[in-house]
Amino acid sequence: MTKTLNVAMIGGGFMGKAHALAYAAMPMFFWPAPLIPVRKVLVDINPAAAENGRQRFGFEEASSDWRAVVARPDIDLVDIVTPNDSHAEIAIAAAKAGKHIICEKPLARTAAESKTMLDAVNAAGVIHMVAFNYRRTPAVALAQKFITEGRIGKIQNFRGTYLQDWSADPDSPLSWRFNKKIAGSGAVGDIGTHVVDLARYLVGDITAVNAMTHTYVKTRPLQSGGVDKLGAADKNSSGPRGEVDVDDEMLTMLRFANGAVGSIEATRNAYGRNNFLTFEIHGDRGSIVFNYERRDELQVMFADDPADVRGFRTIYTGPAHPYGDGLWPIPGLGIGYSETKIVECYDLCKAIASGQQPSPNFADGYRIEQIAEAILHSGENGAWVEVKA
Ligand code: SOE
Repeated sequence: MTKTLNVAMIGGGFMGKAHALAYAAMPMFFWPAPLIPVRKVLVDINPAAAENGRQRFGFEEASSDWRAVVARPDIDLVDIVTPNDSHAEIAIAAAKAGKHIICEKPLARTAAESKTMLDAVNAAGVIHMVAFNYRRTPAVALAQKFITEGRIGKIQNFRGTYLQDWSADPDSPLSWRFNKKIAGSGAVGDIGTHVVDLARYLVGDITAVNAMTHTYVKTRPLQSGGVDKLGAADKNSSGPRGEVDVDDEMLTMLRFANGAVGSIEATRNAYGRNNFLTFEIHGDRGSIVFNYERRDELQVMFADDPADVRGFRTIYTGPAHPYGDGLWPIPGLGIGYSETKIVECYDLCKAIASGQQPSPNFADGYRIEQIAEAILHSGENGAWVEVKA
């Protein structure tokens, strides 16, 4: 009999949906499953929302008291899918109660806050993961495999973007993502950190940055209720407005520890771009290109191909590729956002079953926050900023 893993999920919004779906679906894809997640308790500070989430996401119980739930002896894993300002408090309490933890990204609002979380999980000896899910896209894992095997040689350049347009309209609501006290930062923390995670996964650690940051939209209409609207659908140009005190545009140069150079651009105001998370990597023996909006595909160019066929080829990921034995049996059937979360859940359950820390874990989450903070500092003063170890 496969062992079970009792999950308490704190928060029940968009990310709660993605995580709940992964708990249910993971054993259907990856069998035998390392552990079978049991959706035990759904927590939301609003009791009605907790009960709603319980029914919708298939949890056994609902609660509005995360402190009591985190302390329960029957809970094995605490899943934090709340806004950024509560990550640290919940994670530290969960670690003290000896629970394994998965926390949504970014790990916290600042590097210092992330460090308190890392210290807590280290002291408790629990398994911890930060949910940078895009490296779980099979095409991204395939890119990493090619790079590790030396198929494109020594990496010289990483060029990454994360462009969305859900906040391009200045009359789209003032979600918590525009509030520094809750979010920590804007495009840098929300989406730029995803690219930093990919850059570290594919190329290696980043040691210095030189950035520009900007806030174009300085006020937005207040939204009723705390629900994250993520877009212009509820736009309201006539109501009262509140201040945006985070960046909405970031562009940075990067220096990697291994000598490679690179750049990242991130904005949620790029009209026409939906989830345009891309990278282009050049090595001294070839290149790799990925675009999440076409996530079944990886484009590769190997410089040692015969001259008459040299050029980019498109690989559709399938059974021959990372996670292919669990996902769909024919390339091109379609990888989606859910699949990245299902794979993430699989890797987390493997880590808990084996006692080996997964990656990215809280140490990576802390390092990414150090890099994000360096980007924000450089954005303020325009100088190169070293990211200290
Ligand atoms: C909003 O920009 C957002 O929901 C991010 O917070 C997620 O991390 C990203 O995956 C999708 O867009």
